[in-house]
Amino acid sequence: LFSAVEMAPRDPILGLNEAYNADPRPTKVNLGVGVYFTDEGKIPLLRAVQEAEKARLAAAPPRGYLPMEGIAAYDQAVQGLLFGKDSPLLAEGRVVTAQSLGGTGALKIGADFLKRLYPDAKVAISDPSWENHRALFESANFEVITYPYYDAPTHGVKFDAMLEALRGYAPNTIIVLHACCHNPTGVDLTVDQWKQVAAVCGERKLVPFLDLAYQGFADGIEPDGAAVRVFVESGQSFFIASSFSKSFSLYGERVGALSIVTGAKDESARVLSQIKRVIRTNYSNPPTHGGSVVASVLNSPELRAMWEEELAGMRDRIKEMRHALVDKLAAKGVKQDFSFVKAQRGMFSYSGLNAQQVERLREEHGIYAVSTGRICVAALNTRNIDAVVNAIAAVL
Ligand code: PLP
Ligand code: TYF
Repeated sequence: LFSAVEMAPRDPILGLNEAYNADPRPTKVNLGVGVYFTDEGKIPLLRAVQEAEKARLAAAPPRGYLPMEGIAAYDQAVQGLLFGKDSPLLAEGRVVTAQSLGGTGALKIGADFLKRLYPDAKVAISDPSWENHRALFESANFEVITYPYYDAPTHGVKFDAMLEALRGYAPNTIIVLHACCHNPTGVDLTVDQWKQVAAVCGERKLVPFLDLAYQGFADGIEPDGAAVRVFVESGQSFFIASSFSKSFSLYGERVGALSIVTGAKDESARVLSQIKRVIRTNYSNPPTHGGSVVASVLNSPELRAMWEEELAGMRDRIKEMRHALVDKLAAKGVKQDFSFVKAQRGMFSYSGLNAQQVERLREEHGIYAVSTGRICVAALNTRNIDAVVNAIAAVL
């Protein structure tokens, strides 16, 4: 039956995890996958989550099927985080939100819906982007192209080239945009640049698809939603895939959402009916646990404050590690300037290390990074940072 089945290519990032797990060296460090670890090197279970889980366990709710679009209180809480709970868009019924299996699931539901709506459209992702963006939209049968984004020499954005590319696209081209904490580079657009991007999307009738997987990891919940508000102000329809995997440290519970801003309430009803069709034919309806925990936290003033404090703790620790990395490399006498790492945002840094240097880090020092030079700063801690600094200095 399966003699013709070929081996599928490995995910370059998740594949690294397997190699790391198989490495017997006790001093190994995994800077590959994008996961936040505490200073003790553990994935945290947030206190706010534990409180909500305790209450849920005590209440022992039945586990019936959820509606296809998920828990209503969850969807509303997501809308509040993205748009602000007093947003006129919500009062006007212009936002459709469906609970999804993480941010990945939101992208996939959106992709399947868009394929039916605009079967001939292309999808443009940033160069570079999260590897799964290409794979996911290609598996929804789209042709995926790239727009210029990262400028290695300046560690910045090739903004003029990016805008020019967007201006050249056919109407209905789907533009996937990292709303904050760009993965893999850590380099984001400024609010002024977002305004220019939104204007071009509006003029050229492009379909903006914002991927917001790291809200709260750059400057905070509100500032990290700036791109969303710029698109709202531009008056156009757009998509948002959002995720609580990172911000709630709930990677394995698969909690995310697809939100779509429509032109009017009656459009919302029709769009929602199509989104429900996509969900029904994929997995019927989402699971209960993660969504209800997140909804309880976001809808309780106490737990919400606790969560925001814990999120700030994660964000601040990452920034401390950025500073420590740069300062320790300089103290070690490394001549190359790494100060740009301090300005990068979110979990990742495009370190500028090349594939050979990354390979030497792994083989000689047991330090795992992505071959593009992306390192997960959120995996550095006060115990492993000296080993990492020494190893980087050695391979440079
Ligand atoms: N989008 C980007 C840019 C990501 O880095 C990730 C990370 O995993 C996701 C989406 C998917 O998140 P989730 O784990 O919630 O599916
Ligand atoms: O980029 C990362 O490391 C995270 C985790 O197929 C991830 O976004 C990586 C690859 C993948 C799914 C999640």
